[in-house]
Amino acid sequence: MARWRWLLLLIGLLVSLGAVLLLADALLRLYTILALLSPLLARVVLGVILAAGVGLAGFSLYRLWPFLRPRRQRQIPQPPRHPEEAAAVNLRLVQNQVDQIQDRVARQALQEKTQNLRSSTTDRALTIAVFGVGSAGKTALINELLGRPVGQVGAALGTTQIQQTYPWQLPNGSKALQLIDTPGIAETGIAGTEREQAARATAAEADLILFVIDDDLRQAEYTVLQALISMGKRVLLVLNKADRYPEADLEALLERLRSRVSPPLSHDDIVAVAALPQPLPQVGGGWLQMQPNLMPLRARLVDLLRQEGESLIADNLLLQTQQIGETARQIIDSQRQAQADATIERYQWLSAGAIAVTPLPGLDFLATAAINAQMVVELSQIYDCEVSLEEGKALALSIAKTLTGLGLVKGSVDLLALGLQTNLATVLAGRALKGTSGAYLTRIAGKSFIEYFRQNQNWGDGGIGAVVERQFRLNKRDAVMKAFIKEAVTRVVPIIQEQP
Ligand SMILES: Nc1nc2c(ncn2[C@@H]2O[C@H](COP(=O)(O)OP(=O)(O)OP(=O)(O)O)[C@@H](O)[C@H]2O)c(=O)[nH]1
Ligand SMILES: [Mg+2]
Repeated sequence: MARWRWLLLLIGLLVSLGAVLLLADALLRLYTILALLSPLLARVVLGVILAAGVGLAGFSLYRLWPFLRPRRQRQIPQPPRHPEEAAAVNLRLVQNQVDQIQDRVARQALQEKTQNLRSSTTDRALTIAVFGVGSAGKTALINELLGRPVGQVGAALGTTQIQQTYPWQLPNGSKALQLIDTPGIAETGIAGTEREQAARATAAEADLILFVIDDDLRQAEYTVLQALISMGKRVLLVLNKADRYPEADLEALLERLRSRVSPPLSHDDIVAVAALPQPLPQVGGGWLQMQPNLMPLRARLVDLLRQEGESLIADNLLLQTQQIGETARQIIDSQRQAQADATIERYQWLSAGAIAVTPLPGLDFLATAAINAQMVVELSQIYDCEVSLEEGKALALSIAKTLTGLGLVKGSVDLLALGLQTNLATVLAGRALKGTSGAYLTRIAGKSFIEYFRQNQNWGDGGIGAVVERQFRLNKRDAVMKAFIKEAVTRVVPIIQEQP
């Protein structure tokens, strides 16, 4: 129980104790006076007063109980201490989330991913995805790093069609590494798009990405690079084909790249290499063949693995766990939204029925308060919150008051009257208006409660009024209104036609 509740309870108890003492004193005096007249009368009066007191105390406790009873605490994730530990804690929480997913296919896909993450440990080989547009020289770079031609190199885009993984180790490096050659991104055609998706998925799972380019960053490259960085991926930007640039131009290009991407990348994370230099024609005739040069990349990798080698895998495990958690959260959210919409749909027509047959003149929105209270309870269960029927009643009442206070009841009735008149004969439209309005207001209330429960039982900065007004605005949009009135005609008209 929250501290303020204990304090409130204590003050309440002290005040009640004082009141009970005063009352007992007064009763004793009354009893003494009455006993002088008739002892029997004194006993009867005392008995009645005591019975009324006990009844009153019991009733007060019953009304106050919903506000005093202890509530189920939501689990607050522990702040991560070490990425590896945080990943394990997160993985357990994520597993719970994934289990709540009702869609079997989505659930199984995420369960498989969490299973893979669970069996993945930090002493496994560190994965390095070599990634970038077609023909940037990714395969040539891998061949040169490995010191043997493992993949086909070609001037045409799409030379590498299927990703390949090669075990690797830096000289003197103790860490086992895996180089993954991926197909190029930003290629045209359906096959190209599919290959890009596969390459992106590989990059998203890798511990480190070598993002290979062969010129200034094109817009397509820049967008993908930013997306990977903002996902939290560790990236080195590798400018290949350095042999094509005179030294001054290469420096200028590197500077431009650094000014574009650092931060978030550090100055050292952008390196220039020549994986497979092409022969250059000489002024006096003949050709100059330069040697491959991967020194800047090798040196940076050695440094990076020394400084971050331990945490790269753990960070990546944490990142991937968070991503699965985020995906699961989104799926659960839309699953809940669908359930909540179906619930609102059911209750709005129940309200319509209740209001349509009430003999009271005008629209008594409060007539549906009991129905709406039950709706609030059901919605709270969908969002894993705990709301009793009493609290549901209070919430339904406060939203009814807000709707009336903001003039939205009248606004809705006017809008619906207009809509019904275009669909029904005037007399019938008039008779259907009450039930339709009841349904519509229940709908606005329900949609507002979805916001309230999604925000963890909070109306947000603008309070209940802002939420209700927003929902009113969203639901009065032409298409929504037309669909609602169409449905209302088929639901409400039969009810009023059954009435005498
Ligand atoms: N001048 C120069 N050309 C290079 C260099 N590295 C690769 N190339 C050329 O760039 C072209 C593409 O090389 P690949 O290694 O096949 O490129 P890729 O990025 O793997 O291409 P995809 O597999 O199609 O995505 C080939 O013609 C290579 O000869 C380099 O350092 N300098
Ligand atoms: Mg290739």
